[in-house]
Amino acid sequence: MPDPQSPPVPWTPTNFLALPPQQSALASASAVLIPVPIDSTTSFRTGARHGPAAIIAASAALEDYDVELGIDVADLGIYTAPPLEPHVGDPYQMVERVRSAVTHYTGQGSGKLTGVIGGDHSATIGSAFAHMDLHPDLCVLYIDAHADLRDEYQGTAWGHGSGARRIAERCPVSLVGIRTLASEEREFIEAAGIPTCYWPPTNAGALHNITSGLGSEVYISVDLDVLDPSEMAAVGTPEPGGMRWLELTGFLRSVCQQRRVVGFDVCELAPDLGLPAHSYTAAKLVYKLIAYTLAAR
Ligand SMILES: [Mn+2]
Repeated sequence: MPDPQSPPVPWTPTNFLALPPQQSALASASAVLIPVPIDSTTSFRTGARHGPAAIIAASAALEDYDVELGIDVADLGIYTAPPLEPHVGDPYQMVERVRSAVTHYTGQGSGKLTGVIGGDHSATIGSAFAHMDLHPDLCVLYIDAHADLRDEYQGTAWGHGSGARRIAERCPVSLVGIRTLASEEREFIEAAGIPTCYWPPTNAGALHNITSGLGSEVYISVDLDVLDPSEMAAVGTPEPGGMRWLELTGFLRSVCQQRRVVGFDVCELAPDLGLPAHSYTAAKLVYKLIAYTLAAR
């Protein structure tokens, strides 16, 4: 018999937000997070495979109460899945593996918000495909310094340089934050008519135009390099002149209020390339996406 006088053992949970069982059980959770620790298709500086663990570790320091929305995010219930095992033999096999993992949590029509924590930005492909299977009218909001529209890059069509291209072949894609492009990508944007908000925006209504052009069901993918390197340096390909934190979160909040967001990912944190503050920023972005999406439902 446990001694009723003895205090409970203070275990620290190792899930997102360090939640106790009643707030992190799959059955009652309204959000599911899937860590995808891959970076085998990263081209410049590697380390995004360590992103999911760093985000989960940093999330333990976040307050459960969100001042902006006035809600307790922990009360929403967040289940953290075990990390997905990488398939390093073939990038397409990894796409299929992510698709299966996401479908595992969305497939029964559970209505749980499912988010992927990357990992390099190729993690988005399988995640977006899984949501397309469930939502035929899905559109993808792709937020990134880079367009990721190459038909093939470094010998694969399924790597981080081709994610938006593979998705655009199957459903509408809108790009936000773009500030570096290959000429092949510029031509594709114009030929395919991809709605694009470059950064800085070319006119005051550019972000609003992106939101109003989205369909009713939206998948949001955030490559953390969309943020300015002064606020997010822990990425493989930092690009100067990016979005500020408040610009990004203000935009995400407005999209979540105006459309039904069914899934998301936050990719490309390479914690060893930046400061601990950058892992905390990445964790807070995951937290904000959950809060904005579920507060609007
Ligand atoms: Mn990028």
